Amino acid sequence: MSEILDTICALSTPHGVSAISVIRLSGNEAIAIVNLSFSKEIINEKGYTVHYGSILKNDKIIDDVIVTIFRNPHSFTGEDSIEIACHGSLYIQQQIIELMLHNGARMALAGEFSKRAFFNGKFDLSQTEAIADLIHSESEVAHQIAMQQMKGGISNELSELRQKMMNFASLIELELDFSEEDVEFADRTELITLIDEVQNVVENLAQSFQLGNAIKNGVNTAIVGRPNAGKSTLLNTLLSEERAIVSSIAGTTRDNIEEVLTIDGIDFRFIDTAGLRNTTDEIEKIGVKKALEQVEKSSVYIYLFDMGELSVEEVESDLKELPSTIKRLVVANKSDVVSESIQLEFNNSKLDLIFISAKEEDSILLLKERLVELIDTENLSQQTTIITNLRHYEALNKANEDLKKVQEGLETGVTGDFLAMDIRQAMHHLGTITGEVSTDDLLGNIFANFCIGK
Ligand SMILES: Nc1nc2c(ncn2[C@@H]2O[C@H](COP(=O)(O)OP(=O)(O)OP(=O)(O)O)[C@@H](O)[C@H]2O)c(=O)[nH]1
Ligand SMILES: [Mg+2]
Repeated sequence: MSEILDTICALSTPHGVSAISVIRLSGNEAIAIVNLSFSKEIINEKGYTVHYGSILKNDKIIDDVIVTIFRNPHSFTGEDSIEIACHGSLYIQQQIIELMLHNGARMALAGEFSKRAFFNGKFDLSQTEAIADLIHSESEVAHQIAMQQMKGGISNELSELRQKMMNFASLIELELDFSEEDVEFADRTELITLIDEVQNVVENLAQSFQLGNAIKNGVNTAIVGRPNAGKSTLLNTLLSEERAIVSSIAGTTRDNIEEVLTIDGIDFRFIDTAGLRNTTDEIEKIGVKKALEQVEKSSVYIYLFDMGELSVEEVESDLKELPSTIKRLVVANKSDVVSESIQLEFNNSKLDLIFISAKEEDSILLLKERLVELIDTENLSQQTTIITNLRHYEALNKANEDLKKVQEGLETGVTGDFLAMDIRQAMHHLGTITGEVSTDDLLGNIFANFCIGK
């Protein structure tokens, strides 16, 4: 508890020289501690007020600053807080922090401001984690997801269901007290409906992780195909730079080449690979193996082929060799030189193709559009909650297993005590997401990954 009563202090802007830096203090004594070194009396000032003055050390001015006062509970942490905006010299930052420590503050630990916000009920755990994601978001979509999460996306989806489950578990437990009389307070049909409903939400959230994770960490997109298909040319065209070596010699690319390109706010990490073929060249062989491994690791892939070289059957047979569970685009290349009759043949086949010329940059925009469609961003525009956090994903999967046990229990008619136990177990796992259930270890792990000053 004393940990919470301390007043903490940290630099909240990046270390280094800048025009302005912000030093933040939070805790009961935050305002009094700054007051000790401030040129004006601010001890009784109201929250949301801003004061211009000097920070003094032994009557010497360290800096002219602006301080902003926040009064409990109307602050980020829910405590009395104060922010000192000073000039961003390393010397000034250091001097002011030292003064504050001398006046009675303590250096904040990593994530400690956020931890206090959580303990004071300003945010639940998933929201606190979303703040970290928000700070690290680098694309429009990642930002949108983090923002939605911070506003309580996942908590809203789960809290009502959790409450209903709690009611059921309590009713079932009440039945146990009357076990002699063989009564049922908890309507089993209603319970089945509820569990189905919860499971639906949980599964949808868990499924969104694939997309969420791809958006947060970039979408691995392998470009594969036979030698000379034009894979390296396509990479260069997408990037608008001569990144990979292009030549008419089959087997030019030996090692994977990665580059990131942001399309419609999504980071695609394109990986140009060695052409797929049976070869006796040892180095090329390694390249082919690496290419296939890369496809397995990708979230989506582009299979590219030269229409002038392959028949419809050959393309179909190549596609059979490649994983069908991973989303892919099948792209017919060299439309600039291949005869219309050949193109027509491909067009009339059952293959779902995009026709491009990597070299002449034809239909590259269409290719990009189709890539974005693969990521199923419709989910995003509908404002559904997208899971981006591995911890949440794992908790959802565990909850789902418990829910399956409840369903099985209801089918086989197990006794109430088992039902109630499984329901409570599912609630426990859902509760770890929002932090309604938490352990010191869990919290320690989460906040330790935040930076100091956050
Ligand atoms: N006409 C035409 N030529 C192309 C096109 N795309 C690629 N090429 C040519 O095809 C040859 C092979 O291109 P690359 O990009 O090196 O092919 P790759 O698939 O990377 O080949 P490997 O690395 O050997 O597997 C080069 O001579 C390119 O100029 C295209 O759209 N049209
Ligand atoms: Mg190549």
